[in-house]
Amino acid sequence: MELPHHEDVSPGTGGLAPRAWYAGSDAAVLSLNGSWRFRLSPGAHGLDESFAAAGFDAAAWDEVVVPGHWVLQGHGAPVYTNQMYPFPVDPPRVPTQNPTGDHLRGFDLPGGWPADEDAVLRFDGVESCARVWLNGTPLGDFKGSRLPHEFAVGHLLRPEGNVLAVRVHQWSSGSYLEDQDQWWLPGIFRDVTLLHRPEGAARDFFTHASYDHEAGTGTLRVDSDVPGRVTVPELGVDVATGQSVTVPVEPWSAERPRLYDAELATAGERIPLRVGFRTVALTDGLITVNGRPLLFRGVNRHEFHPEKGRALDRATMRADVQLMKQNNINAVRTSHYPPHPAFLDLCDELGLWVIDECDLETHGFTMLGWRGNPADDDRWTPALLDRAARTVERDKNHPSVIIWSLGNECGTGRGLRAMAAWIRDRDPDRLLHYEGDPSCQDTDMYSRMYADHAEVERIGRGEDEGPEARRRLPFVLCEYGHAMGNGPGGLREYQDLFERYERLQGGFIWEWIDHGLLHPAFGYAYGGDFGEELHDGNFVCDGLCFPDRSPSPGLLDYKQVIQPVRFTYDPVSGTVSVTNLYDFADLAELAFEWTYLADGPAHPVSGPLDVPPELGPGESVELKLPDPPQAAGGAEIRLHVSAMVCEETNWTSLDHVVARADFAVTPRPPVPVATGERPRRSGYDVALGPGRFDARTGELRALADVTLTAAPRLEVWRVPTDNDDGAPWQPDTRYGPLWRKLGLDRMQHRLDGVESDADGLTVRTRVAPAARDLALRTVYRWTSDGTALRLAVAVTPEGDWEVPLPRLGIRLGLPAALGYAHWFGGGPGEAYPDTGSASCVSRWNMDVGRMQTPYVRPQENGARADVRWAELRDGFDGAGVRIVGDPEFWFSARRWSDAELDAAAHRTDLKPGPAVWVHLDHGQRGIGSQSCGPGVLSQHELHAEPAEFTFTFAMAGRGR
Ligand code: IPT
Repeated sequence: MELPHHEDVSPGTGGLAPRAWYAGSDAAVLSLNGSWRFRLSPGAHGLDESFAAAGFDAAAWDEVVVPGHWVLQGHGAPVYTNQMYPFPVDPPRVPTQNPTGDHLRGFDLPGGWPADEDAVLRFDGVESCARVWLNGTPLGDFKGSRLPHEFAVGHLLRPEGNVLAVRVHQWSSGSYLEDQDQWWLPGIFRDVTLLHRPEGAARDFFTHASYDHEAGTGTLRVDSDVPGRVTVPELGVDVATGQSVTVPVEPWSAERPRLYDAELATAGERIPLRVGFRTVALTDGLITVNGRPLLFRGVNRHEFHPEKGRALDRATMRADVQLMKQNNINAVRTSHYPPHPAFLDLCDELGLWVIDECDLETHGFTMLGWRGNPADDDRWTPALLDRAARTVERDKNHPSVIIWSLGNECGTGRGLRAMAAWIRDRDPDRLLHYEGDPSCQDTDMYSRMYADHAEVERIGRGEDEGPEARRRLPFVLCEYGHAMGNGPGGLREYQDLFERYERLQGGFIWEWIDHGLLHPAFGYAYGGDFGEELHDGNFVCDGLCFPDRSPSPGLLDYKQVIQPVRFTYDPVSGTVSVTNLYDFADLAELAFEWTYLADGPAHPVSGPLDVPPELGPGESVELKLPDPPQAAGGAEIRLHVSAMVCEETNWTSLDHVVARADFAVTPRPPVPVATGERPRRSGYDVALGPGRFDARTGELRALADVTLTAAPRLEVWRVPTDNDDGAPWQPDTRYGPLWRKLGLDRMQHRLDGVESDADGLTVRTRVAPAARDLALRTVYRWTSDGTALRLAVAVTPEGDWEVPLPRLGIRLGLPAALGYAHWFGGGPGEAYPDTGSASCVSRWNMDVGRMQTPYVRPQENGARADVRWAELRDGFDGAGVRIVGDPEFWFSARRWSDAELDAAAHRTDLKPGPAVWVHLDHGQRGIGSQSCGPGVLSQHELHAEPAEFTFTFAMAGRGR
């Protein structure tokens, strides 16, 4: 049976060979972006092609914006699956129900366009298969959604009244090669451009610009199929194409992205070039650039915009690169397809190392034991080679691209090997990456995803098993730190390993941004919200940024963990040591500052820290600080040190903080113990200092004039995070489901006695879930000095606690009016035992509403670490309640209960209620990364063990 073009495995027909992508030459261009006529058909069968003929009247059709996805413009709906193909796996066939979008656009040539000469029509990205006609003449068809495709059209152009017709099928044989974990979003989602190709213009060119770090020279050679001259005015270079020239230069690196403006001039065209000199190599088992090993502090970046899907505008691309730079990220893996080419221009300009990945993933075949995998089937090899060529040819002139990646999650096979061989031959000057083949026979690095810390350490030590050839390779984690929901945890510990073992050259967090689609009812939608038959829920929201690109706590944590300057402080000698962790740069672009703070930022004492600007990579300096101020009245003194950019850059403004640290100079002063007051009973009430208790239950009812909406009581439950829940394929030790099964969310509090004595009130309880013989014996001991009320909690586990606890602490309810928080402790954002590097001890205040971290799927969030005291007040300076912890505690507050938080599927489900719910936790379990990676490290577990902790309650804001 002969298959229609969209089901045929061929990559396409009628198009031009791939070539370099560039913008800004003096040849004429015409953008065909904008409003196009559009008609959607439910299937591909039986459609005639009359719409492409001259004179077709599309006046009754709808319109869509190109670039764009029709499913985000009111036609059909997006579908989200991770690995699963959302159609039966029967390659290369696709379903009869195959949404097909016909697009039409008329255009006139601008004045002066030489209509009789050559021109090409370029599509930068169409998902997933297109057939194209110009003025009624079929040009051909193509697949390869995130790759450019060009047709020669000069002979068909007219000065006026041109009609371009494009038929796009959502599903094609190409869909089998595009099973990336993301929304399926059909449409013409990148630019459509008409490019004049003047007589005597180069069809393609290849810039080779290497750097000899010993000689300090760069060698430039531009190969071009049409001869011409290459000039670099700043270097005095003027050579013929194909000829090498060696001159002293400054090298390009992601840290110092030095570009030289150049020009390639042929008889027909002048093409501006930006040349960056750098040499990528595998040297003694390490990935080096310009002779130095790299440490990737990377992210995986999908192209995503919450309203436009993968149709990204230039401003959004620039925002991504700037935001990455501002957060100390130095590398991007373009998961899992080449990005819009303009993104790579920005990486060249602002400085990021790029692993450029081919548009290839056949992950869904894993569910069939890889049976029928196109990556191992010769019939598909031409399609794979076409994708490799379109990637490499398009992007070969970018200094930022240092590694080619064959694709993602394609198993192993002959097609992949053929791709690798082709790429090596075409571009021997870059390295090759592919994660899916454990033999590493075709790659220059041993790459893995989600390996746990212990294994990464073994690999770092060279103690890994596996083929000998692989053991000689450098190691990268092409994905780690799965940033789904709250988390990822354990980044600091990974970074410590990367910095300790030379072979470990860093990694790439999964992933940059949550793919939540803006939705009128849900806020941000995820899988299932469009009624998909099969979907993978909120697994598509696993980024360091929220869908609107605001940073999640995970990004702030990562920024801190990977900061390029390390500070340590020795309070005995009063010295700070500063280490340069850049791979290339000195510290000349940074200004340093120290600040002493007494009980917060009220009266800071600060000054410059004289770090030598020439301090090179890996070098350290010790600097003596001025003596700290005297701690008046037992104040706690902290030292903050920071490194800021001292000149405005193309990625940030002045004073942007690149690196910082927070140290204790003096210990926290002891907390006074409030005792001495005698409980007074009257009827069913017991009064103790400001506290009013129910004599029968021992429950605290009021603090002075503040009536509690819920009495303080032990709480061990937290609403499971995505990482608590873990992924289905993870081992059984996924505690979210286990906690629920055990009933930690429905603990019963049995009262065993309320005892009043001369200096306090003791309430004995046993806290346990139904159907189990596990419990936490909990004794609440209340005392007062007349003004403050002190609660000492003693917890003793009973039974065989096989699971760690989510949290251990007290929760209480306050009136809704007390919705403004002040605290002295970690902030401003949330922190958990293995996520909170960005948390800085100081005085913070904010509305309780702002203390919530708006995870797209609501879950436990918002804890503040190391809190000495917290206040909840009626407005910024209103009256309220003050809580002092001994020892420091985890503080969270919200306007909904944990049960409401648990029930919510989207942000929009959370509605402020009549109380402020407060958690004062003695312990929190770490977060880990089990939504796709390893769980919580043992040192961040919270085991059920005997524990004692105290909170002292007092009234805040009454003239004090
Ligand atoms: C890995 C994929 O490479 C990536 O695309 C994404 O799906 C990520 O996981 C999870 O969000 S594959 C996984 C099965 C390890």
